[in-house]
Amino acid sequence: MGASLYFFFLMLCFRLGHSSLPLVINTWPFKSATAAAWRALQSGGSVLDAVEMGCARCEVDQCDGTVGFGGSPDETGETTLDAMIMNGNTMEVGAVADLRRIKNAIGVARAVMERTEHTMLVGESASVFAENMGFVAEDLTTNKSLNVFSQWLKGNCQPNYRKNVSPDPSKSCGPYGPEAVRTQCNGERHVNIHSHDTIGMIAIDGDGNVAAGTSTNGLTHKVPGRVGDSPIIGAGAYADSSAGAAAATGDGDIMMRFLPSYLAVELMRNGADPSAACKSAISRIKRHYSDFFGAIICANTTGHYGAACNNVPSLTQFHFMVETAESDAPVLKSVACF
Ligand code: SD4
Repeated sequence: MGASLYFFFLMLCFRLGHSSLPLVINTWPFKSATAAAWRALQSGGSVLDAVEMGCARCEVDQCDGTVGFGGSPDETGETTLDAMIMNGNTMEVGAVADLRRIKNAIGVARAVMERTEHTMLVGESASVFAENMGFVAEDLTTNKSLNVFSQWLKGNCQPNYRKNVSPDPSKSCGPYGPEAVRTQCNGERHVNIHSHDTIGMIAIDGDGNVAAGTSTNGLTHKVPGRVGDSPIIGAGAYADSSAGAAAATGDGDIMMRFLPSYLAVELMRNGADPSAACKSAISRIKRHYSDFFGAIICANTTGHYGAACNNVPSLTQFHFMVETAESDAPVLKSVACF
């Protein structure tokens, strides 16, 4: 009897995987971000502080060139930022999209949450708000982003995200106008691991308080004004301290149509373990877009976590970071895409 009970608990532990609180988990191998978030928690900060500090670290480090200033220049060569932060206790959210001239997008998102009754501010007005709140306005362009932009111009603005316009966007730069006869789009998107790496982060403290957030400069050569999934609630991230949190990364134009982070949190609320919830969220998108580029991380309030990604040639394994009291250092994890 004793032995079978022991075996039962062993199987239970094996099935549920390891769990520990507090927990910080974030997309991609952005180790400095994990460490910054963990430090915030350890020094008595809230889960919101942890998510803000973690994402802000990546904004300073320009993680992979796809977070923060100087990355993903749009069709005019400008870098613009999307970010959001969500409090899983109060369900408050602050988000900014198409933010210009301000480096600390996650900080501005938090200011939207804490210094307005709104949820999201966009574009030029978001930048003015940020300046009024004391954020420094500066040029987000760097030599690197200028170089990417000028190479793209030299190459006839290829690739780009236009369709059904004239002149033919697969051959020429703009300005574009509507095309009288709609042509068939070849459906091929230009998103791959080189153009896409948002930081999405979840922090859960020892009392089960949950927060999540994102920060990104979006997508290289995007049409000015384009907003990705990262600042969209339930798409880029979602947090609810009664269930857990999730954060997504990848081709935001596709992913935001399915609110994968919201879906994953709802599945966890209904008892799915985080890996299964992540997988279901990816499967839902796959049904319609079998070759989309994307991944998601999920964690529940008991500190179990998981991740899933769609298997495409440019993404066969997805890397993410985890830190708990047991590891006491950021640990690189990976999951095979399916
Ligand atoms: C977007 N999802 O703007 C974001 C960018 C990203 O990895 O890289 N995600 O579409």
